[in-house]
Amino acid sequence: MLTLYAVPASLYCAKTRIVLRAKGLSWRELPPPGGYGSDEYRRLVPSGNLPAILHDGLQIADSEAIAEYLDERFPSPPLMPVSTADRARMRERGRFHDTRLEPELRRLFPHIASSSRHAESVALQAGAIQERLDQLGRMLAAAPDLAFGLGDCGLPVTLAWIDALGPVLGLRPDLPAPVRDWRARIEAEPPVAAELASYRPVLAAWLERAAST
Ligand SMILES: N[C@@H](CCC(=O)N[C@@H](CS)C(=O)NCC(=O)O)C(=O)O
Repeated sequence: MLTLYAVPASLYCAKTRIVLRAKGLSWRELPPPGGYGSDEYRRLVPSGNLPAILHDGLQIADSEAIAEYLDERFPSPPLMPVSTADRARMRERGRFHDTRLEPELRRLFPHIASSSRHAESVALQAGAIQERLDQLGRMLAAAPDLAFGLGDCGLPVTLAWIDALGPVLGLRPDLPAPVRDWRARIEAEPPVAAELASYRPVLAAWLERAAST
């Protein structure tokens, strides 16, 4: 049985659950031993990052490394396209999420608590997120026909965060048409739909608690 070390509201843990669901795998989910950020967990996973998996004695952290491992270890159904060019585009999409869009969202986290919110910084960050969404739109428009794959697993979770943060921080992002079209298609994929259905309420409850501090 595969073990996933995760916490329920973590964005990258939700991304990993989408991959696990897409592969039709069963897993047991455990909180990090010793707690989030603990020395005990760092002894197991040197970076201390979530998610991490334990499978067949192999311990791996980082959602993208996990996703690629699962795709190679469990080849059916494949989550990478066949052609070299499409595989590169799929990786580009996933890396764009992990290194460009999501880090801009994360810069809003210190402002979720009403006690530490800074309206001017939130407005600046909203602009940075919009710029990334516009870039994503151009990237998706260049490869509109890629079937659902590894590069699509993080983006729906970050978009769910952007939706949920909207009312809390007054964000009004304008999703470019290619992002809206891609989103409608990808959110209808059963692994994405199933994860979002269970993740959105968890995220909403977490945000409500965090915003009230
Ligand atoms: N690039 C990493 C990012 C994972 C990440 O940032 N995880 C957060 C939880 S959502 C975390 O572990 N933060 C605590 C830390 O980095 O020590 C991945 O894709 O797994």
